[in-house]
Amino acid sequence: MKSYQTLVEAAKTLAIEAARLVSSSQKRDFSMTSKSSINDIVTDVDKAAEAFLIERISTLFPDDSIVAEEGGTRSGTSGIYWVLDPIDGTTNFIYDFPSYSVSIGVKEGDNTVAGAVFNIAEDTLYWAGTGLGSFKDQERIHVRERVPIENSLIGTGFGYTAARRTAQAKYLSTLIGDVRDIRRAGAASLDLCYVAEGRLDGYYESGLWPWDYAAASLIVREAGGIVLGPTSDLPTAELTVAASNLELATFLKDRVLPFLPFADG
Ligand code: LIP
Repeated sequence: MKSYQTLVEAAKTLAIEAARLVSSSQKRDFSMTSKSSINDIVTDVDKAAEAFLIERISTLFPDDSIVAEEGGTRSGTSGIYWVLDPIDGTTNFIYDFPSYSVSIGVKEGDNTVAGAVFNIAEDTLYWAGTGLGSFKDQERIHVRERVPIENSLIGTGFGYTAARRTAQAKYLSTLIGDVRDIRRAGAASLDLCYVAEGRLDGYYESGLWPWDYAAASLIVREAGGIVLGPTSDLPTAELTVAASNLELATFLKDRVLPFLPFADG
């Protein structure tokens, strides 16, 4: 069985390499197609970065499995799964709105054991390994000191259909008066890393995919934070919650659960 350190170093190196490919493509003309809705976009850069990562991982770890956002999957025999988002925050990438990342999670069963999230606009790498702590480049990071819920800065995000965004906004209107304020940065992996480094006190979102949260959920935990899903500490598509402390994480989970699933359309 590979040591987690080996997987951590590989995830870091691959995230840096893929981020260089994405960043170098940001200024050129790139093709776009829509997926689940007219606003759910994939570019040829997403696909190129994913193909690059799949080729590199297949060479380095031929027995591992791969699950990737743009459809690239491989079945392996090692019990190790690489969970890839070649560009998290694709809409931000298209607009050059400075909040998009490459996210690489490495899982052993249900648990992420290594993770790397490259913040392309800030040219910084968030990373963590089980039992190794969380880092931003070479700096150790930790969640923000606990504050009262009413003084908590909360991140969130919205889905790709008008019906779902409308339902999510209606729920948000019931929460915003009970916390300090809301931030919507547009990339779940970075929102989670912001909790890990104390830029946010908490974050919740419904409708994410494993590649959005696989790497960054470990980065939150190794930074001393809490990650919750609807019924356990495993985030799911239904709900991902992260916070600096259990009280805030539980508050966010308990407040949003009754409103789920948010309307689709
Ligand atoms: C994005 C998520 C974000 C969510 C956006 C979008 P994508 O992922 O990371 O949290 O609010 O709507 O789904 O699709 O840009 O990779």
